[in-house]
Amino acid sequence: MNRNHNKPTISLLIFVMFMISISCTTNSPSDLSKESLIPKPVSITSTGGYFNLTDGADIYVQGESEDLKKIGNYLNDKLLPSTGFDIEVKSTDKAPGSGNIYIVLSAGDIEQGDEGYELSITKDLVSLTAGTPAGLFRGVQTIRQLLPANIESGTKQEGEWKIATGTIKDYPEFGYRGVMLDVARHFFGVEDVKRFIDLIAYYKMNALHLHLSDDQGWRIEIKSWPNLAIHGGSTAVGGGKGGYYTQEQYTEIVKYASDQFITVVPEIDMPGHINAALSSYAELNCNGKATELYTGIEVGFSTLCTNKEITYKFIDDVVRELTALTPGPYIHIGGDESHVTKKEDYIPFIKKVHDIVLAHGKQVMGWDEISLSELNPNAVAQFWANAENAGRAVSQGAKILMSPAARTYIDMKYDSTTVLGQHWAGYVEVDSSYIWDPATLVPGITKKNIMGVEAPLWTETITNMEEVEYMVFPRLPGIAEIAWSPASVRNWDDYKIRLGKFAERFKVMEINYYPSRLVPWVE
Ligand code: IFG
Repeated sequence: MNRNHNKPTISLLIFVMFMISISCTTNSPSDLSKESLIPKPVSITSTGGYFNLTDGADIYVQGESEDLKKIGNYLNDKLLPSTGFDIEVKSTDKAPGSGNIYIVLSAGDIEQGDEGYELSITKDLVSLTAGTPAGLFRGVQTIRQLLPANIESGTKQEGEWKIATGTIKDYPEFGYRGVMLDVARHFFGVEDVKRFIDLIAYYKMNALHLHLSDDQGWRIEIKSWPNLAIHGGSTAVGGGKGGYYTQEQYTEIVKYASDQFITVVPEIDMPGHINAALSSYAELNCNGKATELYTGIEVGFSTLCTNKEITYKFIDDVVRELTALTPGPYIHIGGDESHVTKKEDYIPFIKKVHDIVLAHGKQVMGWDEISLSELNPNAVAQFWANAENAGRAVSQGAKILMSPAARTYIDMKYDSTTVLGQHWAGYVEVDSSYIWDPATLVPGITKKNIMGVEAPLWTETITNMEEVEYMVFPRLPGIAEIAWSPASVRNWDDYKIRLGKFAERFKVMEINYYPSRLVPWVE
């Protein structure tokens, strides 16, 4: 039989029709490993299909645990505004039927640690499993990022809500993944701090360091020293309106953070960076005279009177009240830039403050200069500029929190054209804040010495949330990835593509981000 080899065979036609049919289901996600997630998970296996979230879906949590219901309700609160679906959070003792989300508390592999999770997605079911509620909460952020960007909208959006199928196994590289907000130079109210918490939780951050006092402002009510907040909190850099958190408001912030498995680390900077306190109480000054309020941006000109007994009563009262309001393990005592405190006074001062904090049952965190003094092994030295200080802390068995200014100080200008920010540590473009490895950056500091990574936002030049967001985004997601993802899966060429696809999420979340020309943004 003379077969005409030019005629397409029937099977080829069927194949072509099949390929057209699947491509006609528009942009159904079908390769989980190609999804843009930040931080990048430890491992992703794609199975090539998709789960379709519909109005008939419910969120099932295994058992009656209130913790799990809270996480189910948190997820539901994120899905409801944009989908308009009437999703219920229900308890169950077995896997639900198809079309649902299933949240299970169940110990996983030891490597998962306290925040690891496993996300298994089939066309019928989204199952999130973790050994702790915190791990489940981190996994919920991944679910959010796997849904279309419009899921983050506050208003009902048309469209399908599909999630690519496969399995994600994930857990953090470092246990402390933080951001610092300086509320002393400029004050940011409770609602601003809550938004800040929402934004950092999306990148699996788990610590919020609040820089509560400095030369320009004292921002936390201390009932035994009321003038600290009333007078010391009355202004800010530039002389504008200051502000402070009442203890109730600080407690509200702590709870809001805790509900997102974020620990608040309060900082009272001393013996330097203390003019707000010195202007509030004459007796804290060596000459017995209160200083004027300060609204400039100089540093290193103030000090507590280290040889007065009342100084340590003051510190003990402050630490006592702050400890009672702070469930987290750390009190940050600052210790930086004490340029007018004699070294022979600074060293015993830090030891005394260190012992006061321990006496109140908390652990000490401080800028790397505190390693000049004697530290206990649970103390944490926050490396910001001086490798010698960090090395000294390591030699005392203390842990290092990595905040290298030239990489993580997100008050640094992006480049010479950036209006906001400073540049004493150099310009920090998006690539500079991503292309580094905490475990190898500083000779003498290795992974085993490092408890985590933190990005400080100093606010000498930052006055409102728009400006906060411009400096924080898009550098924070990259720093979050450095803190969460293993160095082996991190590289700039891959990351910048994933980051570029977050433009639509930034837009939907109304984040005023800096559109760095180094990133291929996809709106
Ligand atoms: N260094 C000071 C901060 C702030 C910062 C601005 C530390 C530990 C410069 N101390 O960084 O108070 O002024 O970039």
